[in-house]
Amino acid sequence: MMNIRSFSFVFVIFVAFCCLEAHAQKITAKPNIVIIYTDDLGYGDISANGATRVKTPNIDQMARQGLRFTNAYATSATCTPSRFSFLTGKYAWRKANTGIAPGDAALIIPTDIEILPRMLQKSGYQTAVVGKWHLGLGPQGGPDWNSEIKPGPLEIGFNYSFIMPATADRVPCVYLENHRIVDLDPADPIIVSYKEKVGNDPTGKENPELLKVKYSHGHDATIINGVSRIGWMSGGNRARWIDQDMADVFTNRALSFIEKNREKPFFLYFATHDIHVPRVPHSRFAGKSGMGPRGDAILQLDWTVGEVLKALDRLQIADNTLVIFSSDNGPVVDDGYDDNAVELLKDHTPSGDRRGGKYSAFDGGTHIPFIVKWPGKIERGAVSNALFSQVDLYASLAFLTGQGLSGDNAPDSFNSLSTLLGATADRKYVVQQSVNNTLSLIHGNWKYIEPSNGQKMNVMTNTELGNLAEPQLYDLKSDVGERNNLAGKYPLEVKRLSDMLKKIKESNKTR
Ligand code: NG6
Ligand code: CA
Repeated sequence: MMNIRSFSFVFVIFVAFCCLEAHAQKITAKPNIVIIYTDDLGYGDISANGATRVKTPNIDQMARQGLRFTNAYATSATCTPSRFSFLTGKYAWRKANTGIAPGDAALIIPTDIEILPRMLQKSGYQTAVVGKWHLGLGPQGGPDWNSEIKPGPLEIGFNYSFIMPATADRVPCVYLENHRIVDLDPADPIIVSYKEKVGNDPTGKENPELLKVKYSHGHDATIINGVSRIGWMSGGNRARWIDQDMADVFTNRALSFIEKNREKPFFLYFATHDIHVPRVPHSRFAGKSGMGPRGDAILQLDWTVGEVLKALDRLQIADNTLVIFSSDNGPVVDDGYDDNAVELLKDHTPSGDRRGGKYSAFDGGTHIPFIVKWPGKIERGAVSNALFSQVDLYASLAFLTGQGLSGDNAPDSFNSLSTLLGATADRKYVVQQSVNNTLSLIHGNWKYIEPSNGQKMNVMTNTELGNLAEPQLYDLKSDVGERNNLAGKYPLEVKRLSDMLKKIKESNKTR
C-alpha cells in the first residue's frame, strides 16, 4: 500500500502536471537553459531511442528524467542552415549563402537582428557558446585570423564564446576564445586558404604515408595532428588543437561557464564536435564501443552529456535548469574518412526507421533525437509523439522567459512551449531542407517532397538524397520509411500540400 509520504508526492506531481497541461502557455520563468547540440548524431544512435549495439547511459538517464520526442525535426539536413534557423527563428533557405560554410566564411548572421542569445541576454541571461560554430566569422571577405576576429558570437548576443571556427575537418584547426585564437604565437601567424596550398605543411594528397586517419573522399589538404582536412593552413603551430582532447577541452569550458554563472540565469549553447568527422576520440573511449571510431565518438558524447548533468546536480541547480539535447542533422556513416564505420556498422541503424540520412530530403536527413529535461516542470520519463521543429526554440524560449516576439524577429518561429514541456502538438506542420535545397513539408500524416532535379544519391557517402523530378507523397503513419510514393494516387493532396509550401516560401513570415 502507498504510504502518506509517497501519496502526497504522487498527488503533488499530479497537480503539477495538471497545472502544466492547463497553463503551459502562461508559464513565465527564468530557468537556466542549456542546449546540447550534437553534430550528425542520428535518431537511432542512442539507446534511449532503441540502439542496442551502442549504449548511451547518460543520455538515457536524461530521457528517464525528462521527456523524449519521437517526432522532432531539425530544419535542415546539414549543419550551417540548421544552426542558422535555430538561432534566428528563420528558415535558412530564405537567406542566400547559408549552406555548408567554408572555414574562412564571413559571419552569416546579420548583427542587427535579434537572435536567440540576444533575446535571452535582454531578459537578464548570461549567454555563452562553447563548441562548434560553423556560422562564419568576421566581415565580408572573412576574418583576419591574426588579430581581433569580429563580428562573431559576441556581436550577436553571446557574452562568452569558446569555439572552433567551423568544423574539425576544416582549417584553421585552432580554438577561439572571444575575439582571439587561443595561444597564438605572434611570431608564427596563421594563413588560411580554401583556394590553394599555403605554406609548407604536408597535405594528405601529397603525403598520405603521414596520415593516422586516411581520407575516403575530399579532406586531402593540410595535415594537422595526423589528419588531413578541407582547406590549407600554415603557421599557428602552438595553437593547433589535438583532436583526442577536444571533447575534454569543450566540456571543461562548458562546466566552468556553468559554475561561474550558477547564481544568475544563464544560457549555454553547447555545440559538441562529436560525432562529426574526423572521429578521433580520446584513449578513454577509443576502441571501447566495438564499432570503431564512430561508436567510440558516441560513447565520448554520452560522457560529455553525463558531465553536464552531473555538474548541474553538484551545483544544486538541476531543478532550475532546462536542458535540451538534440542534433543538427541526421546521421552519416562515411563522411570522408576511412574509419571503418561502414564495415563495423552491422545491424546498427543510425537513422532508426527512417530512410536516408544527413544531406537527404527523406526523413533521415532531419528527424533527430530530441530530449528535454526540467525536473518538476516536465514529467519524468514521458514520451511525446508531437511534431516539433527546432525553428520553434526561439519563440518558445521567448515566451518562457516572459518576452513577446517583436516585429520581424524570428519570422518562422512558433511558440511551441507547451509541446516542449510535454503537451500535445502546437505545430501542425514542419518544413525541412535538404543539402541541395529541396524542401519537404510534413502535415498530419502526409509528407510531401517537392520535385527536384538534384542527384538521387550522394555516392560518396552512400546516402539516398530523396530527389525526384516528380512530386513525392508519403503516408508517414503507414509508411514511415517513405517507400511508397502515393502522389499519383492522391493528386488533390499533392496540390494542397504544394500550394501550402508555395505560400510558406512566398511569405516572409509564417508566424
Ligand atoms: C561536406 C564534407 C563533409 C562534411 C560536410 C559538412 C566533403 C567531401 N564532405 O562537404 O565531410 O564536412 O560538408 O558537415 O568535403 S556539416 O555537418 O557541418 O554540415
Ligand atoms: Ca552536422
